[in-house]
Amino acid sequence: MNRLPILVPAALVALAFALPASAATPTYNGTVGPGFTITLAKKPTKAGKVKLVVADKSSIHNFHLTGPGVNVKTSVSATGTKSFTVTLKKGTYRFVCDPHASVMKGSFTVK
Ligand SMILES: [Cu+2]
Repeated sequence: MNRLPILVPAALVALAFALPASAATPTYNGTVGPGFTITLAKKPTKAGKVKLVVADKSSIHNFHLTGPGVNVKTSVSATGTKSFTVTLKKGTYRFVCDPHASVMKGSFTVK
């Protein structure tokens, strides 16, 4: 009977140390619309797992990220926030709005 109160806190401490590992996935915020703009507030530079959170603010635009091992996009007609967890590798990544790719575009390089 005396052991249980010791074991439970130990399990909670173990959990507390385990959680920050997944919470540490870096997050990058992308925005498209409402005008003819597409942006990535901060650009990834290192390989590894990242979370991409896209605010799609227009029903005529989308956010489409492509590059080594990655091809994710929001829907053109849909709006709202969408999250993607992707693993970046060394190379160049490009993001565009598909219907307006010649003017709505950006890129970043992972080293
Ligand atoms: Cu567009």
